[in-house]
Amino acid sequence: MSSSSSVAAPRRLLTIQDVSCVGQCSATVAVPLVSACGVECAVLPSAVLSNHTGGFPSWTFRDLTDEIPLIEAEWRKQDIRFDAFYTGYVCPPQIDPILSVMSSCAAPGALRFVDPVMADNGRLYTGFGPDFPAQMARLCAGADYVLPNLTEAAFLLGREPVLEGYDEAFVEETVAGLHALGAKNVVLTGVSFDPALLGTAVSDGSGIRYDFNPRLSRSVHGTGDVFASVFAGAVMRGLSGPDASALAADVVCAAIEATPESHWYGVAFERAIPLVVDRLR
Ligand code: PXL
Repeated sequence: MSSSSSVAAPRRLLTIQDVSCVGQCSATVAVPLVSACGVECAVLPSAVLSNHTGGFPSWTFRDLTDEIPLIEAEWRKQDIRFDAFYTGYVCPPQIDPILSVMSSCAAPGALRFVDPVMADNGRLYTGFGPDFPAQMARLCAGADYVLPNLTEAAFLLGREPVLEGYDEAFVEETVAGLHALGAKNVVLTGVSFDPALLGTAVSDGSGIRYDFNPRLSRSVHGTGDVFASVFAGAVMRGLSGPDASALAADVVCAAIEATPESHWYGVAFERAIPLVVDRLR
């Protein structure tokens, strides 16, 4: 047996988002799904919560802003670098510390995926004030990929959300606004022109590619995190934006279908892991 291995090291992604200890969202979704893509997943926790804020009656919340520069200094000391960054749910004072980590701990050519987690269904999540979208827009400005839903896109652009009755021209204009913020590629989720179909609009700035799946009758908490994790992992494995988006949407659908009605608090994505592994084999 040879002592040296010819196996290539997996590329390493750092996800920056909360650890909701219970609830199947954010880091507890990103680590297994990015790993299932064949990409190493490190974590910089933005906060630790007993459980997420989207349906549980109460929660504990420890903001970890003060830890970020300490961890960054340690990584710089050891020259620890990342091939990609994927940000999700972060706290309002963390935008500048996160931008600093993304520049000082980047490997050459590192990609930035920004999921501007802050709102859905026309409303900001509990705990975020009306000035947070402008801060989040600063994180989106230097992103290679931004992945907002329609509500987040509207707030990033300082507009009232429009969730139905829109047309392709509206989507094109929204996507153009997100590019104008500084995002290289835009992946807009929750797009629908037909009540039976739900999908994404993916743009690299030169044109939009749409992808639709049958709309499922249930919506489950945490599916945005499943989508973003698989998208980022798949792009790291070499898929194009539209192909990564189509795979991520298929995984979301499989995960929702695998989630029992009784599992009210999050997405039981485990049974969708083989789909990720098979499609990226
Ligand atoms: O899935 C998005 C999310 C992540 N983290 C926390 C949340 C939410 C949505 O409500 O509360 C803590």
